Amino acid sequence: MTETAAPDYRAMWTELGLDLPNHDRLLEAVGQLYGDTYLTQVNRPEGMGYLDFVMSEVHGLRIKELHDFRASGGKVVGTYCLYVPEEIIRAAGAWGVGLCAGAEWAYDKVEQVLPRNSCALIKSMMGFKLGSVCPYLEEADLLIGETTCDGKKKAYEIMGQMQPMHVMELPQMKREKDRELWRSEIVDLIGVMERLTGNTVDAESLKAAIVEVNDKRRALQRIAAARAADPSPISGKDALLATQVAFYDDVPRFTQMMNTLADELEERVASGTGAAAKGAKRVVITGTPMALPNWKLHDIVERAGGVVVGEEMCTGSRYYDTLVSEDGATLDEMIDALAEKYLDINCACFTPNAGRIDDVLRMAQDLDADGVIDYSLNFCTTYQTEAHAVDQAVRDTKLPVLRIETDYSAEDVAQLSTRVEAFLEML
Ligand code: BJ8
Repeated sequence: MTETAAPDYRAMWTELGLDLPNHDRLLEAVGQLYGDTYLTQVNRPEGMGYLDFVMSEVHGLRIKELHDFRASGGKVVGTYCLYVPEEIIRAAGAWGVGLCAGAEWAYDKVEQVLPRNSCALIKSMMGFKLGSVCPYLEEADLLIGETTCDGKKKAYEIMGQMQPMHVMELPQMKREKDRELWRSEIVDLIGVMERLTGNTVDAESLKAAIVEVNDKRRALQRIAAARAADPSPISGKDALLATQVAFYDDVPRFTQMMNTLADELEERVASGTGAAAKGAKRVVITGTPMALPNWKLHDIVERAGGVVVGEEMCTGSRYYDTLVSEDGATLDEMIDALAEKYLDINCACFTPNAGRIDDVLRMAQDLDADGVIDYSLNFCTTYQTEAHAVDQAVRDTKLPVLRIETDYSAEDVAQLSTRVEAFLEML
């Protein structure tokens, strides 16, 4: 992307069937929120300029790229969960975009088809469809869902009436027979992608995709590692944004830009340059994912003088912490490696899910956290219930925990700010 072009995208949005007046309102609201949340920060790394630009063109240039790709015969696939292997999508020559939505939209329409007490993420996913405001969703030739939580899998049945949908069956335990089932689902997905694109997934294309996506994860790992320094060279908000954008940006370009950002962060660590003050209270957040443009909790923590140094969540360490083994030589070996890596993600939909607790404790220690915030969206039964075990394990290590249950509205910001300020004071 270059910073010169500012074309009018309205013809493209119209072609996609977007509701233009509502879409204008959404873009205006997100632009305002971004300005207030991000552009008011001081001591930001220069490398964040790339993500500022990406956000300024979030429904513009990137959509144009997807649009042109499809016009030349390419296929775009939308996903909603970390368990869907993006390597398979890329190996088939398609482009994947992560679609989970992080803003309240068209809830009046949503509540006609979903229970009012669905979590904000599911309501947002449905609202973006029913409100016709998400160009990524409308560019998708296929959606790939998964049987994670009950709310999502039932919502996919409704989404599937509006757009082509393939659902992967994700087991909820990690026994040998579950691993076999999951592997067979990945094999099925290869077939689905081959039929969609007309391309064959072979050892060569899959290997290239595995390395490409691993490279993206390696770049994010470098950014995450730099956050162990005090002062942290990057705010939690900026680091969160990097992971959020990782789900939809062009993979090689994003990797290159994030490596440039990581280079800068490593220089800042060497020179003691911080985005936050040295000695600022350091917080690890664990819980449900924070999809774009959900920056609410990070903003609250950092406005209160703390700094978020890590996220044990799908828009955080669960996305980039582990890589797919690159040792496989045959297609079968690579499928084994993919099945293993993806089933090792620790979502609260699984039972038992002790690996998540291990990850939270390890991150808190490695990142020298002063406290942990356990964050769940309202009505997310799995994460809200698992909070008990997570919080207990963290307290056993003598680290304080603050449990927060919220949604995407701004209504509770003042109340949450008071609680977070008190928590930071007590650390
Ligand atoms: S791997 S966390 S992205 S399922 S918040 S919709 S769990 S009721 S988002 Fe998730 Fe995949 Fe798991 Fe990650 Fe349901 Fe909870 Fe809502 Fe959730």
